[in-house]
Amino acid sequence: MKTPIVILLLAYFCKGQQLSFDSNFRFGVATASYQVEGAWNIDGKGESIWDHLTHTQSSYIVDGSNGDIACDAYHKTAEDVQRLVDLGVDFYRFSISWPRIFPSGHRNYINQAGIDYYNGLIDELLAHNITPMVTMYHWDLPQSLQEIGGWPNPLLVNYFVDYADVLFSSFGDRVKEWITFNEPVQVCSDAYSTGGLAPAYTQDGIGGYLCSYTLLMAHARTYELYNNNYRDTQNGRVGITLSASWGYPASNSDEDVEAAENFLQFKVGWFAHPIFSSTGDFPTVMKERIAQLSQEEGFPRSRLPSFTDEEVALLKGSSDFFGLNHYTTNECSVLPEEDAIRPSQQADHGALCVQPPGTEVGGSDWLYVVPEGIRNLLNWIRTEYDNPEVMITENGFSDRDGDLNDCRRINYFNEYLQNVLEAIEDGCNVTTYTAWSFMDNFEWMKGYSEKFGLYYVDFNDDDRPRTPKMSAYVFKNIIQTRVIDTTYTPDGFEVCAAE
Ligand code: GBH
Repeated sequence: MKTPIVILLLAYFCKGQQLSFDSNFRFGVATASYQVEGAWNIDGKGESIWDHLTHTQSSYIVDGSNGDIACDAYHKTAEDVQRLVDLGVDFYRFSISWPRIFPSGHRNYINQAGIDYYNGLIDELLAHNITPMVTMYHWDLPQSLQEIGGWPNPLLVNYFVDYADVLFSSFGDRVKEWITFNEPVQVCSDAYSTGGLAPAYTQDGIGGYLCSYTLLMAHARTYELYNNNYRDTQNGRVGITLSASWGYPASNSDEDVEAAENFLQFKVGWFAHPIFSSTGDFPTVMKERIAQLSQEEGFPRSRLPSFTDEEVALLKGSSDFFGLNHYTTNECSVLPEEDAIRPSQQADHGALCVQPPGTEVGGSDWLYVVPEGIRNLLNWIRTEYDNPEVMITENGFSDRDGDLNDCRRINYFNEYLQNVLEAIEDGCNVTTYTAWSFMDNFEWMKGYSEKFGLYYVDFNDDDRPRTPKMSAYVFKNIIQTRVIDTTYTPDGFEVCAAE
């Protein structure tokens, strides 16, 4: 009687070791317009905040570079789509440059050459059976709209909806997967509170919160527009992509546990709670803490704007999927009072989150390799928001050398994907995985110094040749076989040393 049980357990255990991706699980790769397109002033494109920042204040970019040419993807549609075919991806996630469609930032004039460019890309993808997944806003705001305040100005709700309307009507017959915004936390905090992204403003504790009101309403009004005018005929899906690191407490103390939870609520819940929770609105802890600290600081009202009941209702449920960008994990403890800058978003959440001890760091100083972090985060999303469909819209690893034998990146993908499989076993509804990035590109303030690509790009060559790294073949093998084989070595590459 004992043996069969042992065998059963063994069989179960072995199955656990060999989890595989369902045949309908989808794989893709991602880029963003400013990071790859180049052609910054070609065919009538208007100026974006990234054109403006890199041209007028290049010292913000570590290597003084810009995206004027970048990967020159604007001129390489056919060959790049062939590379996507070679990879075997199901979809390609790319973004549309708002100033390429509306050079003035407004709907008064639509740039036909911009429409033509994206039509060409979409049609080429579809001709090769690759699904286009389109991000409407991946950080390249028309400079004209920045000059009237950018995202902290609530008028941008209407301007964004004007833009989204033209995208739906121009491309929605063929594009069925839309992401309104990439990473609202970065769009708002980094751009308007801490200055880490264009336009690099530093109104900490104020600018980012004003931006979040505008961005959330622009998202919700766009979702409403699709429901009212397009969903019946176009039958697509509209969602949003949030960035989320995992954060866990440094100790079992109540303070550290609370700090880690606050970190998640202020970084993920900030945009997830209004859209994906059953109650809606910003997380209660955010509303309470910011109101309290604002009062202590002498502000006449909370620095966090509030929604009307009608706005709360419009936001609730306004996404057909939870788009998730995940890279890293932090260890959190309570922020010592004396270290808190007031006002600031960090003081508001009260958490000090740092590199988990003993972890490997990628080519970006914030990228700590903690593979189980993605599993923990996916389970947190599952319980917090009633198990929404999660599409992982970015996950990836940077280095600085661009080595074609990129074993550290391969190891990262293998281990993170294994944890995605385990999260699915846990019951998380993850349907989609996207590697960041298709190719090395302009890494914002880090210029070309940090490389995330499956393809190496030679930025010193006018022709911007692309060469597949070992990770491109490993990713292709995972897509084909649906399993993670840590011993797989593609032809022509050296075996990666064991960990
Ligand atoms: C994504 O952002 C972007 O969508 C993509 O465009 C970008 O190329 C890619 O990832 C790689 O960076 O305060 O120093 O701890 C990633 C967003 C950026 C969020 C770094 C966490 C930590 C900054 N992440 N950030 S730090």
